[in-house]
Amino acid sequence: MTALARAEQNLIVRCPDPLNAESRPERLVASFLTPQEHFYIRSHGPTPQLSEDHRIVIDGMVDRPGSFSVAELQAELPVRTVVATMQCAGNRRAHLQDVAKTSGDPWDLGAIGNAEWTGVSLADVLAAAGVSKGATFVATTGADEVDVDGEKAQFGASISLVKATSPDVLLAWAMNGEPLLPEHGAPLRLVVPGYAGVRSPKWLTRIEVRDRPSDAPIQAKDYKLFPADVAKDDADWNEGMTIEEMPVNAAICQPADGARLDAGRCVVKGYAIAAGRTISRVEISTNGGIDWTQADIDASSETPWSWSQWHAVVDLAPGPNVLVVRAVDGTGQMQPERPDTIWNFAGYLSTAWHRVVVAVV
Ligand SMILES: Nc1nc2c(c(=O)[nH]1)N[C@H]1C(S)=C(S)[C@@H](COP(=O)(O)O)O[C@H]1N2
Ligand SMILES: [Mo]
Repeated sequence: MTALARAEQNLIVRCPDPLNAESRPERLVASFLTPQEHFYIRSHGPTPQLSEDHRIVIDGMVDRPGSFSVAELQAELPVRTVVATMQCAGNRRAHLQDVAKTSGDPWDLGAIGNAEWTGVSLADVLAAAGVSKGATFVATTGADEVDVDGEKAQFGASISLVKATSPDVLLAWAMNGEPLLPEHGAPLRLVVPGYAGVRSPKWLTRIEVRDRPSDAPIQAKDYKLFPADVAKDDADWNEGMTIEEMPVNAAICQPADGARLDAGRCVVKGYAIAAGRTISRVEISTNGGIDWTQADIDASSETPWSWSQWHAVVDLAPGPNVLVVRAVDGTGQMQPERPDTIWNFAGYLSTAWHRVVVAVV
């Protein structure tokens, strides 16, 4: 089965080529770990087909440059498993597009998923290669060629050496105990827990240790946050904030926006996530944000990297009901109330209180 056929069967396809597809909302709350075929796909170019003996180069500011295959990694380094949420910086972009047009695909709330990743620590691979003095960044490259504003280049991103050497940053070959599907980066991808998905290249070809961030257009000219008064054409990319850690967010996955429901008892379900921080509280309103009750947090992570799933039982009166969720993280930070206060031309970090309108009869 092709990646597109799998996506058409299991996901909501936003763009067939390059393949971009998001999870169905009800699927996101059906299990704590999102099955691989139901996990969103965000690709900037065609899906490369790499063989099992594909080799990944490690070079730059290292004492022992070289290359390795996945089999060699598996044989030589301790295997590590981390449960972590992957989330696109553009998740919930559609809710910013309700304010004003932005660039990018109109993701609803499903450009997110939670998985158990298996691989080796990037830290161990870096230690084996010997990081040279003065190195500060680790750049990684994917096998896919992508187009950023007419400029064609390999997909590439970078993270600081400090993040790269934290043990939960993985070179992963499996998701939920299964080998990675081609669309999720087989045979090997980076997984940077807590950071926007873009910092986790799929189909790894190269790891380069540097003293500055990656020059790849994806890192240098994309995935940056600008204030509302900057338009795409005026953007000075050196001025934008590089999106790394994701802010606190939450969404209602059930009931669906626009659902018709019977009056009375209704179970509201969804996710809440704060990169590297706990979720301390999730609140639900059934009257557009005037009165609030606390949701029960059902499944939380043992690691700080994965989402929490929550539910609330509410009583719905006949008429239109505006259900709202808002979450508070372990630092006491709450999501912003309104999307217009955080609008940006690329539609990133859409974290306003999530509203769902249901018709109750
Ligand atoms: N090589 C490569 N890696 C990539 C991308 C890509 O287009 N090419 N997309 C990135 C983005 S923006 C996201 S959100 C995640 C999505 O990972 P997934 O498709 O496995 O869900 O992969 C990242 N890694
Ligand atoms: Mo993304």
